[in-house]
Amino acid sequence: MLIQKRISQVFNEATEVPFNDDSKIVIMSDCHRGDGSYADNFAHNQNLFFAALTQYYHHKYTYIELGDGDELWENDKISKVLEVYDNVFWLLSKFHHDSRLYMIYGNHDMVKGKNKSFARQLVYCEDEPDGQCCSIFPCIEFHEGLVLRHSGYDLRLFLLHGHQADFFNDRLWRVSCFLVRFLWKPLELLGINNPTSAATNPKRKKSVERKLIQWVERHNQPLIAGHTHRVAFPKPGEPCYFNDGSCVHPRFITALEIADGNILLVKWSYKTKFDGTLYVGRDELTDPISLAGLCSKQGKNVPQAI
Ligand SMILES: [Mn+2]
Repeated sequence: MLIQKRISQVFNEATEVPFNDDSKIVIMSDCHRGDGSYADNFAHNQNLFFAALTQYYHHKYTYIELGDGDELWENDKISKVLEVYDNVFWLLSKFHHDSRLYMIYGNHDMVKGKNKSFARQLVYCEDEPDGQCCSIFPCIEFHEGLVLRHSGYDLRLFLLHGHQADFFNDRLWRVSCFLVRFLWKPLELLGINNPTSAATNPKRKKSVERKLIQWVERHNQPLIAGHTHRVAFPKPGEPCYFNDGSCVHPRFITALEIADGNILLVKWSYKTKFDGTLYVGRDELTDPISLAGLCSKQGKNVPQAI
């Protein structure tokens, strides 16, 4: 019950972002950008992510990062991550300067929300003795949740990372952070997975999904989450629970796209041309669902008051 209230609290406090059928939005999460070491699970997908995000930038999408973008449990300083992935941050800053970037924090980058001066650490400094430093994301806000409100019909899409349905990773996040930084990271370097993580423990994954779906059913409110690293896209008649997957799968990254009044799940992976050359390509994993249809699926078109 506590967990259901916790999710409702995020929903009630979430900033609303208006959108319509002309909006183009891409949602990705769980990049876990690290320090480039063997424990950095993003390293092997960095080119896929950069190529996909570049495509979305050129096609005028708004990018919403749905939490755990940076691995700040294993790494105590964002500066290490910035140094390794300066190309990604350069591209993210372009989205931000075009007002096409929204950042939601998860459990592994909770510090973005808890530490009010965190954004001040996101700086680019010239590599000269008296070089100037400038902010990568001036005036950025890190959100715990967002509500995309359709301006044409009565539809709200609730976005949150999803660790709120995971007591150990939410309320006890400082303990989890300590264990990951000083116990699991060294073990991960030896190939041992963290059993308390929802991303690697199937039982925890199921338990988180069950609680999120329960909330969706109770409140008749579509919800988009990450955290479990397992994609979810509702079939007709199923509760409106979506999950964008992750960017740390061994062979691909996944994303939820909203465009032309539809939502769909896609993946980006390396593909081979007939002549053997490699390229980064996009596959649609689901048929698009019309958002207007999603709205009517809610019954009375008006989500229950929370
Ligand atoms: Mn997470």
